[in-house]
This record gives sequence, C-alpha cells and structure tokens, in this order.
Amino acid sequence: MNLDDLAKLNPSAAWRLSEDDGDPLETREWLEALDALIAAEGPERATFLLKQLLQHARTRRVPLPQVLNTPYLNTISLAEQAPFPGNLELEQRLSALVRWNALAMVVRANQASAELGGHIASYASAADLFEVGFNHFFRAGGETPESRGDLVYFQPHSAPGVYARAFLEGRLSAEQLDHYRRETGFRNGAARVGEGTPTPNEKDQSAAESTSRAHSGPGLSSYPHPWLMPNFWQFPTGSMGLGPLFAIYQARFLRYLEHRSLAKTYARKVWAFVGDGEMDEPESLAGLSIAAREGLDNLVFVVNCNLQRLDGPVRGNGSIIQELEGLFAGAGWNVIKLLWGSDWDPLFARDTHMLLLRAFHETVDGEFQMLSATDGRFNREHFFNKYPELAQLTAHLSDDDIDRLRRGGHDPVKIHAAYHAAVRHRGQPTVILAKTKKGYGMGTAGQGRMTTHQQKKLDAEALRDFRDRFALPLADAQVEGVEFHKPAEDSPEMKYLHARRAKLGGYLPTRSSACEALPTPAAEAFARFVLEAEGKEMSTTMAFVRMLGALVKDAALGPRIVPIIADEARTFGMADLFRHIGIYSPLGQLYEPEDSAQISYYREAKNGQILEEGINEAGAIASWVAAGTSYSTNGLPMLPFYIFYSMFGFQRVGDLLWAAADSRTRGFLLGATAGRTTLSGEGLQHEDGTSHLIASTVPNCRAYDPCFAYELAVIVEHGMRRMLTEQNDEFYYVTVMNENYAQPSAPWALKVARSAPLAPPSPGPSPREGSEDTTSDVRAGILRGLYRVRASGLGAARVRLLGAGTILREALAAAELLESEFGVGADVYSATSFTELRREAMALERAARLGESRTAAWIAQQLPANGAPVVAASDYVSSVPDLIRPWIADRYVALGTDGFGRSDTRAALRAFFEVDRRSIALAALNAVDPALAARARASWGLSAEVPPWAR
Ligand SMILES: Cc1ncc(C[n+]2csc(CCOP(=O)(O)OP(=O)(O)O)c2C)c(N)n1
Repeated sequence: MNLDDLAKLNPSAAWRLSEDDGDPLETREWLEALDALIAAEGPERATFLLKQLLQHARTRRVPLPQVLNTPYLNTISLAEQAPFPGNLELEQRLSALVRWNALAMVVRANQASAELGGHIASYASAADLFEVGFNHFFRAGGETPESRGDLVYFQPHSAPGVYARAFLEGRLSAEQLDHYRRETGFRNGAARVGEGTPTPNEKDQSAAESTSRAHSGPGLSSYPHPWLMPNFWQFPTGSMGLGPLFAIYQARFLRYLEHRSLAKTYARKVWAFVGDGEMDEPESLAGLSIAAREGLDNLVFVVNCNLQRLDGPVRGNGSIIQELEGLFAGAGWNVIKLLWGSDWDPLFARDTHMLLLRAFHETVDGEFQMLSATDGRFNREHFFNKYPELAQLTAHLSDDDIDRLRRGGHDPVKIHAAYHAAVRHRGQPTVILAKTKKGYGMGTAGQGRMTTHQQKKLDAEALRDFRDRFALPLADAQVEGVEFHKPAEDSPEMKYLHARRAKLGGYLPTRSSACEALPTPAAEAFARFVLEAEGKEMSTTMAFVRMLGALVKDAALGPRIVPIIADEARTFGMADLFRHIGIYSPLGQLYEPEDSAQISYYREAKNGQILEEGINEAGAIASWVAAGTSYSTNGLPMLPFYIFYSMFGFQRVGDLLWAAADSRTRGFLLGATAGRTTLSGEGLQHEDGTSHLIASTVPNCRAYDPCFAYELAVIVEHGMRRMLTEQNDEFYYVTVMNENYAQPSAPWALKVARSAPLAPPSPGPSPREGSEDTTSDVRAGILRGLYRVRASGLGAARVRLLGAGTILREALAAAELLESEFGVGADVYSATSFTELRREAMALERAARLGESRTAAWIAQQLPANGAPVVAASDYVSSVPDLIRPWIADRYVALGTDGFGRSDTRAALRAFFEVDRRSIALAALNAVDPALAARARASWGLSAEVPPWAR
C-alpha cells in the first residue's frame, strides 16, 4: 500500500509518513548545522536549542507535528548500551530449558485431559524478558520491611514459565508441574488426595511439598492466584488490566510508607509485565497519569509487544508500539523502545540512507505478524527485497540468518540494556515497549499464527523442531515423551542459576504473610459515644467517622490506619480529618489553600495519612489493596478504611474486589450513603439495592448491614481483631447510612449503666428489664447476623419481624402498628448480616451431609419452629433476605427493594418499594390472619397498582 492511501485510510498511522521535501539542499544544511552543534557542544546543548526553537515556533503559530513519537528504532543506541554482565551462553541454555519445561507442562496437562492445558505462546514471547529479570534485576528480600525485595506482577498467561523456572530452582517438583491446573486433589471424581491410601504420585507429591520452599498446595493454579498458592504468588493478574493498575498503586503505596516514615522502601522496584493487547483495557491506562505525576521512578512496566492478542493482531492496520509510545510519553513516562536485537546492529550501521527505518515505517503490525509467521526466505522477499538497497544490505545473509534476526524482546543483551537504563532513570516511571514474536520458537505450528494463543498441542515434529531451535539436550524419546528436564545440580547451568539468585537475595515469586500481630482496641476505647448513645440522633456514617477519628489517635494502631476516599470526604462529613491527619501528596502543599483560614482546611502534606484518590473508585480500590496486603508485601500490617458511595463499590469495581479477595487483602470497605431508599434524592444510578447480594458471592468478604451505631462499633472492633491480631485473610464490607435517627445505647451498656434511659425514643429497640439477652448473646448475635431487639408486648409473639439497616426501624414501627391496631404481638430482630447467617448454615448443613456432627445453625436457634411466621425486610433486593429462607421452618416472607431506584423522600420510596412499616405489617397480617390483612389494606389504601416489574 502506498503512503498516501495509508494516510487517507488511517490518519492514526501518520507517524509513519515522510512528507515531500521542497528544498532538500536547505534541509541538508539545517541537518548538518545540527550535527556540527552536537559534535561541538554535545547533545544537551542541542536539546536546549531545539526546545527553544520549538517554543519559538509555537509562539509564531507554526503548525508542528506530534512530538510524542520517535523513530521505529531502539531508544538505546548501541553506543549507549550497558555491557551485558552475565554469561550469555549459560543464560541462553537456561532459558531454553525453562521454555521447554513450560511447554511440556501445558502439553502434558492437555494430554492428561483435553479440558486442561494452558497457554504456550504468551510465555514463548515473554521468556527472555522474564529470564533477564530473574538473572539480573528482580531482587528478592528478607522478612523485615527494610529488606523486602522487588514486587513483580507477571503476565498471567505466562505463568507456566514462572513455574518452569521454580522447577529448575528446586522450588517445585516435577509432580507439581504435572498437577498444573489440577488443584482440587480429586482424581477423576474419585476420593480426594489425603483421604484413603495415597497413590505413589500423591506420596511423591507430598514429599515434594514438604521440601518445597515456596508452595504447599496440591496443584499449580492456572494463573497467579495468592488465594490458591499463598506461599508463591503475590499478585493476581489473571483479569486483564488489573495487574498494571495494581502495580501503579503499589509503587505509590511504597512511597507513601516511606514518606510517612513507616518503612524504608526507596530501593525497591515494582515491575509489571503486561500484554500489548491488555493495554486496551481502560484499567491498564487508568493510572498512567498518577504514576507520572507522582514521579514513581520505582516503577517499571514491560509491555510484551508480540503484536497479537487472542483473536488476532492488536493493531493490524497500525502500530501498537508507536501508539503506546505516544500514550505513555503523553502521560509523562520515560519510554524505552526495545525493538531490534543485536543481530540488526551491523545492518543499521551500514544502512546509511536509513532505508530500514523507512521500511519499518511502511510496515503495519499485521504485516509484522505475517513476517513473524513465515521463514527467512519469505522475509527476504517481502521485506528486504522491497528496495534494491535493502536487498543489497542483506545479500550476504542466508535465509536462515534472516530467520534468526531477533526482535529486541528476544535478545538478552538488549533487554538487559533496557532494564539497566530503566532502573537507573530518575523522576519518572519507565515503560519498556518490547517487540517480540508470539509463540516464539513454536515454528510453523505456532509462531505468529492467528490461532497461536490457544494452542496447547504440538506434534512430535514440532517438538523436535523446538528442541533443535533451542539446542536442548534431549533425545528424541525424551522429546516425544514430553519429559521435564533438569540438569544435574552440579552442572554449570544450575550453579549459575542458583548463584544469580543468591546474588539477588533469593527466589521469587515468594509470598510471605509473616508479620507482627497488632493488638487492637476494644469498642469501649474508640466508640463509647455510641455504646452509650442514649438516644442521641446520628447517622451510622457520622458514627463511623467519629470512630475513625478516635482510631487514628490510638497510639499503636493509629499510624497504621489508611483512610481512603474518592472525592466524597465532605459528603461523609470527614473534612475535619484533612487538617488532623493531612492528605498524602509527595509534593507536600505548594499553594496556600483557599480555605486556609478555616479550622479544617484542605491540608496536603508529604506525610499526610489520607489517600484522597479523586473521582477514581478503581484507583481507590487499588490503594486499598496495596494497604490491605502490606502485611505481606512489606511485613507491615496496615489497616485501610475505604469509604465510598455504596453503589460505586461492588457494582462499579466488582472485579477489582474479586482480585482484592484473591490477594488476601485485609481491610474495611464502608459502603456509605447506602440503601436504595435511604439515599433518598439521588435516583436510579446512585441508590444501591444490590451490593450485599454481590458481597455474598465473595468467599472471604464478611458483609454487614447494621442499623445501630453500637452494632457498627462491635463489627469494627471484631474485624480489626480478626484481621490484625488473629491475622485472618478476610475483609469487611459494612454499609453505613446517611439517615439521622435516635441511636440507642448498646443493651449491655444499658445493663451496666442503669442510670441510662431504658427506652430510647421510639422507634428504637427496647431491650426490656429481665430480657434474656446477655452482653455476649447480643455481641454474638451482631456478629453472626441476627439477634432480638424487641420482644412482643402482648405475650408470645404471633409474628417475628426481621429488619436490616435503617429498615429495622420500619420493622420496629410495624411491630408497634401490629400490636396497637391489630392486637398481634411481634418480636423484632436486627438482621445485621443475612450473608453471614447463610454462610454458617450452609457450612453446617454440608458438614451434616458428610456425616459430621451437626449443631443447629444460629439462624435456626434464633428462629426456632414455633408456628409464628417470619417477615424480613431490608433496603436491598429481596434476594438478600431470601438467602436464609431454607433454614426458617415457619412461613417466611422476604421483602426488598427490587427494581430501579428513583428519587423521592425516604418515606415515599419505602412505601413505593413496599419495605415501609405498613408493608411489613401487611405482610405479617397476611401470614397471620387474612381477614386482618384485608382490614389493613382497606384502612391504609394499599393496592397492587405498580407491578413489581415496573419498579
Ligand atoms: C478482563 C479479561 N478479559 C479477557 C481475558 C481473556 N484473555 C486472556 S489472555 C487474552 C489475550 C492476551 O493478549 P495480550 O495481552 O496481547 O497478551 P499475549 O498473550 O499476547 O502476550 C485474553 C483476551 C482475560 N483474561 N481478562
């Protein structure tokens, strides 16, 4: 295609065009003048003058080209290239072995079952990028925060290569490699490993596990999953785009710890290996600006530009490398292009007319992929023979020589030079755009093929070709048997491998969870004001913010707390914290804030404690994960509290939260302005009716929907102890509301302080004198998800009402209605967590099914079969209270806020969604006595006017 056609079709490819020169002589004079200047005064002076010229031209309105792209060449010239410090030959042999074992893992898994398998082609393209890192750059570290090493985010589909290296290092056994993607311990549905007599393989496996330094699970997970391999993987990256985002906020959090004098982290690097296709994810790009703005020179991205994604080319009609260069450079990153291997250097040296460059610029990625999938002869004919001068330039090369011209990302020398420059660059994060071939070395069967991503099989011939290509010391039978291979421990390769890692501090990836157990305060220490609230009006959000204010003052725990907000601090009444503990900024505060005369002015500080993320929930979660996994990555437990609009949590950033759970994050999420009817005026997109349902799907998330501030205090106290003192890998999701109402004292505080009023203003709980509730019952009930807050005033209850969040208050009011207007006695229960109730009941039911002794679930203990119907309501969809239906023996009615939210007053919305006191009472009456229900409908004017689907 000629350049004009290309320009018309594809304006984004304009970087590849060279315009007509009206006066070549003059052009040459200018260029010679520049050359003379560089020779006489050096490149710095040239840079200065060019900048001045550009500046001047802009003021004269001279149209200027995009300056964010450089030519399609290596950024680091041969002259600037750092010498390669390793033994190239040994490293090549090692990387060939890792390649082979990675391939063997996938092929063997696929042979064992076509359902299994994995990916070969991604690692085949990334192998050298990883290996140079392992041999020269990735520093492992000790257990103390000071001695911890680098943090590496691996491209997920390249996991087989990481396992294959760990195998050579002696950290994983061949048995374990053979259990790649076979993690459950079940063999073809038969008895589990560890139950009954172990098979010989299983015996070997457990022996290997006990000696394995890094991993103790029965199998190897498909992708990096700390949940599945907690001693091995640190960072989950399987969902494309999350790795790069998490890496950026990780690098930032390291700086935060340093600036707050909590840990020395300056020497540590964060490396993120990312696919070029993966860069299309919005999350991949989302953090680029903050990384540059905060000058995160502890961060290195390596984008594996094999030009292909799953279905086909990333940019068939353009250039992903040039596009990414522009994006990263525009965001303020240091960009290193690593495009051509050393074999090209002699060609470049002789290419005085820069025809190679011209040909590169004329080649779109779809063509580069074709060149990758074809042999030297094809490359000669279709690339070098484009111009007679190029044909001449390569005339001395055989077709095989041309075939072996490496792309930059396959040349350890060039890779080393790029990494060397990246780790020394100051003031900016660095991205290395490494050009590679997808399926490198997989021959005609896979290299550069459209379908290579999912290729899991290689026939015998392809395997032999692979062996030959990488000079593997394998006999035909070993190749055909796809045997793993590991040289003897005293071989030069193995000695070299271990020596390199010893020099870099040990092996990685390795995940540690060793950290100090932090004592955490009792609720009485940070929440007395709610335990003895005595009916004072406040919202649970206000109560939380006061608790947080008290917690940050706790001498031991306070500094470890990381409040995180996404531009809603004022909404939640947190502005006071700005002054007290400051907002983190690595620059401090370079301006006098507009509100500096106010008591709680907007204070930014280098040692600020609050992470104010702006309107960026994804970034806030990434910070929350970095803080909540600091116990592992830094050996320094931190306690993040991220408070946000509850609708913009699980719904908006659900996949990040899933990865957070996999990461074993410990921390609190506060879903504020929660509830579909409680956040009254905000309408459809803001009013959350589902987050508790989604939260229930995350196995290590403990979710609560408390109504009363004392319940919140108990949950916070408990969560802190579970996560920081007892070190459980779980996190807490608690919804808090912005509705002010009378907050009763905690029942046990009432018992202690007899002088406190027993009955808070109605509607509210009235734990009566003589009630059987004890402190521990109530506390246990709050944490397990249900306890009684009101006993029927008319003897034995004819109906039992359950309410969660603010809707508990509607249930309490409904009980009053039922008793006063219909003579129906009602007990009322606070349902702080339907999800916890279900989780426990499910676990007990399973235990019973499998023959273990069964105790009754808490829900069944609290609501025994006694003939009284149960009505439950919350500010969430009815599926939430429905979660406990199987364990309620009597008639059960679940009410909820199904449908789209909308704006109105709280009372109107509750009536509309039928979770108000009358709707609850009506449901109860229906269950108790239909005649009473008919009377209620008539007297309250209730009808089925709005069908549920229209809500
Ligand atoms: C969010 C998400 N979407 C889709 C996938 C499925 N997927 C896995 S790898 C892949 C292609 C990856 O291409 P690229 O990032 O270029 O990496 P490569 O394998 O080519 O090195 C896709 C679509 C995923 N893992 N995560």
